[in-house]
Amino acid sequence: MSETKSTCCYCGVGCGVIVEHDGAQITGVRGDPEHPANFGRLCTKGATLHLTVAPDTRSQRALHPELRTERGAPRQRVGWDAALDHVAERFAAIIREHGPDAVAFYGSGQWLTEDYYVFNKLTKGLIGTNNLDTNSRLCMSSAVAGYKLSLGVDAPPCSYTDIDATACLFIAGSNTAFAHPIVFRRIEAARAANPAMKLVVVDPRRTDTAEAADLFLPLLPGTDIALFNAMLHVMLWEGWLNRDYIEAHTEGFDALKRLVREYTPAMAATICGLPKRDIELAAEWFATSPATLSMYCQGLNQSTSGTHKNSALINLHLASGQIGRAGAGPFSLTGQPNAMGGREVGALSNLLSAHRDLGNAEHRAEVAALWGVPEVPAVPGKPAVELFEAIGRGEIKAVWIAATNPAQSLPDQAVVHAALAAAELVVVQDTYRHTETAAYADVLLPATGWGEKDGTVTNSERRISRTRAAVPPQGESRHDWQIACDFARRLGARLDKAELAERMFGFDSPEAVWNEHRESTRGRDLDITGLSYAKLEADGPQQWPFPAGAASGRVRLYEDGVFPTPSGKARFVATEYVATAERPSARYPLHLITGRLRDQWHSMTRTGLVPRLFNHEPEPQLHMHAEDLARRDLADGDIVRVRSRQGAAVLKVIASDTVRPGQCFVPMHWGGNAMAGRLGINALTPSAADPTSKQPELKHAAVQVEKLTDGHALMAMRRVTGDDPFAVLGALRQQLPDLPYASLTLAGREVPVVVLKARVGEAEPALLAAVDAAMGLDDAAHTLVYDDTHRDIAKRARVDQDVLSAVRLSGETRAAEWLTELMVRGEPAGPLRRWLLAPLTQPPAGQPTRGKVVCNCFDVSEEAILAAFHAGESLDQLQARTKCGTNCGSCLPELKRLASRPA
Ligand SMILES: Nc1nc2c(c(=O)[nH]1)N[C@H]1C(S)=C(S)[C@@H](COP(=O)(O)OP(=O)(O)OC[C@H]3O[C@@H](n4cnc5c(=O)[nH]c(N)nc54)[C@H](O)[C@@H]3O)O[C@H]1N2
Ligand SMILES: Nc1nc2c(c(=O)[nH]1)N[C@H]1C(S)=C(S)[C@@H](COP(=O)(O)OP(=O)(O)OC[C@H]3O[C@@H](n4cnc5c(=O)[nH]c(N)nc54)[C@H](O)[C@@H]3O)O[C@H]1N2
Ligand code: SF4
Ligand SMILES: [Mo]
Repeated sequence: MSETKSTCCYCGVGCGVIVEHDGAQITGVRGDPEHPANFGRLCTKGATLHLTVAPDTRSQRALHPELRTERGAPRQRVGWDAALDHVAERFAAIIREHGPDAVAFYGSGQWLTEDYYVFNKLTKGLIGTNNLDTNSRLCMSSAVAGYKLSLGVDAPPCSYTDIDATACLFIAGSNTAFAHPIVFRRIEAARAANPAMKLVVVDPRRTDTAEAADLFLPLLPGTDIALFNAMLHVMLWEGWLNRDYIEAHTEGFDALKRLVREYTPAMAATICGLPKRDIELAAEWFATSPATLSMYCQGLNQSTSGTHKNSALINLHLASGQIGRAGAGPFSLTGQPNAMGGREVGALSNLLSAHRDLGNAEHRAEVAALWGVPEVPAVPGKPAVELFEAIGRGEIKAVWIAATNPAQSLPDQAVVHAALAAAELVVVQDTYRHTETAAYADVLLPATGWGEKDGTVTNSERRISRTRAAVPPQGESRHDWQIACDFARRLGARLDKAELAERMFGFDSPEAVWNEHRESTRGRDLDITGLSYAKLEADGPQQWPFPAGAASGRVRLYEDGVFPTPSGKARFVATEYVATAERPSARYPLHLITGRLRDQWHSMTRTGLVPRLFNHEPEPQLHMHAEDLARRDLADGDIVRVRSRQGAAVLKVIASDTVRPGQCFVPMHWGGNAMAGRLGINALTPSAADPTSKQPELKHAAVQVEKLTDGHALMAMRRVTGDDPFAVLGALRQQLPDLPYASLTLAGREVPVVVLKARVGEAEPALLAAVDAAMGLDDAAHTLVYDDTHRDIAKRARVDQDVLSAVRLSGETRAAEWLTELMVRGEPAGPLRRWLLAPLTQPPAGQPTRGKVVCNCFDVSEEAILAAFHAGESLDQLQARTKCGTNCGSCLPELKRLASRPA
């Protein structure tokens, strides 16, 4: 057995992991006690990473290149030469005929810095177009634009250690407890060490993060700027400003002052739907605390006013002098593991290497010189949403998509799917074969994944860590940077740039790529010329800037009050509150909010392989206030059709007190692989974007909700032992697109249980036969059968060695819940056998259902926790007995919430 140090490939906290393996297979993962981001801790997702690469998931991997030369035909397995020659031929032909802007690349914050660097150089340097954008456009581009506008460059000035030093933590539009759990563990620790520390949370939803707050501001969605401006108004009025700081280190205050005069707390209270007193208190704590740190994420970024939401918050820091000191500053939390690396490399359609700008001729010349090309193009390329619209219009003819799943994650999915169907050539480079986007691939290129890749990533606090390969690439998969280099040489040869391409893409290791990237940073604000792979090896992860000769990286920026703007001063940005177009109307009366679940990652290509990660939230669900359910005559658990101006999605509705009346919430994770209708939940979201950052408003949609009455109920499950559970999922997935409603998920822990819930049309014998075949219910000798043709009810069950192994109920599904429980537990069916096909909501022998699993490490359910509290057990006693919450701690906020719930 060996161990390899690497980083977690999920969120921007950037935790260090120790990968346990035998050189061929990864067998375990634990937190790296020496890594300065996490000091040994991991959350539920990080702690289950090894399960995403377990042998039984191999069938999901893209293992060899696949190609189809004719639309609609199935792809065939081919060699790398055939695949890349084909793509190079097509790209060259399109570029020759239509120019370089007729091709585009769409990449990812999940690339390593080295991957980004090569793709950026390929697009902007060799091909000569700026049509390279990434999913960071959906994620961090408002943060980038906000930092640049206010502070001069795109650099988060803070560090995680500021959490320990702060006296007031102001969290806005971030569900840190779910989305950056290890940061939240650090917040919990800091509060325990300093009980006087204040926590303010600004979020329309009562999240677990909000639940922990001293002051929770449940503002109406999209109204942050009104709140921040009113806080500034109060600071002005009360004399809480830091006049000396404003005078010495900022510019533009007078214009802002004039603007916020109007934003009285009373006015903001109305706009934001908040008590006036709470706005004043937030302003007081923010301005007068010895050190105020803000943390923010998609609640600010994913908005048509995302850039100004960022700047309006930074205004507060500048006005109160809460920046450039320990425990103070505006700290944008990065979403993806290496969105930061992409920003450093300049891998967006409007950026250039090392924080340079495309619009700046000097910057372009510097980069052209470094790359050894005559020039880099000046005209910005298309940002993500516009890029796909241009594909749909036929302006962009070939698109290369890598390490992102746009057919699930972009807004307005109908447009995205139409574009992918219309494109002349779609190349998809992914670790997995079954993504919603891969379904459109003419060429599928297998990429190595976590555990196989070597390179670097940068986390939220500007810290560069090494990612290391523990095991060799699976199948014929190759590293992203390698694929780009190989393709670049083939393309160069076809564009009469063979020699240039050889010179530009002769890299033989990620280190060689990184060294060139390092050179691009020389003399820039993010200078890392003092770092090397060897230094990262010897001294561990390091923060930038780290110029040659420096003894260490910079923990905190702007401590001297000098900002990287022409005047050296930070800029106040006068930010006017503008309401989102996605406000509820008579036709679309509810405000839909989207966001993340604790245990799932984006489109679930990896977390969706691990049954236990479904246990916290098992299926696509719309969270809605009980009053809104009642008003619509809906019951908890009903199936509803949600409609927005863009499209519709059908899913289960549940009552939730985390949203206010008039609002509802849907997790972002569910795509066409898990739901009916192909488009997933982003069928609902609008493509409207922030005018500066071009980040789309993925957080908000005005919707109507109505009960779905079509079809009749179907539910089918299989406890998969022996066979490949993903083959079962794959077979069932074929049935999803045309159903009125469907949810296809996993359940269970050690043994996966495939769960299909659906509505089907009246008589669909072919569909039922396909479901039965996938579930192993087509073998009459081993199947219990109940048919009532008169009432259109048909049921099947299979028991193997006294364990319920498959069941299908159609027409009547009352027993769905307890049957799922029985199957997940894998306990002997015993006397329950004769009730399996009965129309019973509860099993006759009273076996209680467990509800959702709160602690995934020790498999402790909500029912068990509530029962313990009900019986008078304290949280400490419960933890001593069940160990819940004592490992990764991801469930701690929820445990505390349940403990404080009135009995
Ligand atoms: N478990 C998990 N963790 C993740 C990810 C994941 O997929 N799963 N993804 C990673 C990535 S890429 C990202 S970008 C981050 C995202 O991390 P976060 O931004 O923290 O997560 P979200 O749940 O998308 O949104 C945060 C909160 O914004 C709130 N919100 C919505 N509208 C508004 C508004 O108008 N104003 C304010 N103030 N708040 C609003 C939502 O209610 C939500 O609670 O998470 C990262 N971490
Ligand atoms: N409604 C709504 N929509 C949202 C959001 C929201 O809050 N609400 N959030 C947005 C945000 S912030 C983000 S970041 C996006 C995320 O959206 P996506 O980027 O589309 O999500 P992922 O599922 O992470 O896609 C990553 C893909 O890369 C593959 N992959 C993993 N590792 C590698 C690798 O090393 N190489 C290659 N080539 N492939 C790899 C995975 O299998 C997967 O298919 O979603 C956005 N969409
Ligand atoms: S907080 Fe969780 S998902 Fe994020 S890097 Fe750490 S272990 Fe990975
Ligand atoms: Mo993100």
